Amino acid sequence: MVLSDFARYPLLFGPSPVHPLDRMSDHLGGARIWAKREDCNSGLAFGGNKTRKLEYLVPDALAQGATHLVSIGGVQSNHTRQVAAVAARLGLKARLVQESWVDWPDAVNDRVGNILLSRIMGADVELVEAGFGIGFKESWERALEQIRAEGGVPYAIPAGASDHRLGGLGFANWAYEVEHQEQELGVFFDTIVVCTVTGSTHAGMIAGFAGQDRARRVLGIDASARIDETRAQVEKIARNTAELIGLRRELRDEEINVIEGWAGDYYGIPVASTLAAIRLTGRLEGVILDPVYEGKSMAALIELVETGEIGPDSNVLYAHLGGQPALNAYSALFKNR
Ligand code: 5PA
Repeated sequence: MVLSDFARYPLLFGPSPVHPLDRMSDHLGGARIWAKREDCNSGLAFGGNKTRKLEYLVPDALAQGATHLVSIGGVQSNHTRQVAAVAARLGLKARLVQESWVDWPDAVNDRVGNILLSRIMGADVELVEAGFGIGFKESWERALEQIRAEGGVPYAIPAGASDHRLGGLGFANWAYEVEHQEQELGVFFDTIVVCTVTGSTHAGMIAGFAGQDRARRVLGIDASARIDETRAQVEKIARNTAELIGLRRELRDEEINVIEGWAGDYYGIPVASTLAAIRLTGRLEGVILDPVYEGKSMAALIELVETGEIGPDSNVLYAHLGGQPALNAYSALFKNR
């Protein structure tokens, strides 16, 4: 099978926009930097990377006669908010397990931002005391069981829609989309920078780009602060996805680049470089990044361009994956600009 053989339920506006970040490029004085904007890819509750992944899970859910989409994340999960939006759009119910993945003292953490939006969209939100982890969780299994016991048909979507057979397809398609946009724009992006946590965004890109003629670096910036788990998950999903879309060779180890250095000590807690990247991108470009994911991957991009690790002749594509609603739970960080 090839990617176009898989059913895709359209949830996006179309190809997400690609545009240059000229003031950022000039400021850093090296490579030319561009952004591809998953943060404005859809009209469904601000969109984001999960909305793109869900395009390939929805046909499977509908084929199974699902009544509920069931998923899991932290209290300020962007993923569960996107599941809530997609459920609303399909006329299904959303059951969301929201765990305490981040020990963040903001008094309104469980009232504003993503969780607020999920409630507005009618999702059944359950707050659970449990720490960060991208694997399968007991609380999630319980939610699935409960729905079955009530006669419903749950469709299980793991954290970040990643550890799912179809989880990598959305961003394999992103790689094809990039190739088309490059032809229109007359540019080749030799380096891609993307934030990675549950892995299928980065992994899907690796699988999609692997089938193209020109090689490029796809740098996954770990934001989980658990590099070994992230790397293992990206590798597994990249290989599964490559096989699923008919890549007729094994992925080479050097095609899988998950790098650490910008996550700080904890998932969900920004460090100085995260906040500096958020401020710089806001001030130079009017582009908003969040403190959990995109601020960390942009901090990496900035450092890699400044140190020449990404060379001055490069064209870099920064994958902006969304996530801004969580900023509302981090208001204390920006009290004094
Ligand atoms: C997330 C994930 P992956 O999980 O596919 O690696 O993507 C990382 C990522 N940027 C990058 C943003 C804005 C994200 O929301 N978010 C998760 C969530 O629950 O929201 C899955 C962790």
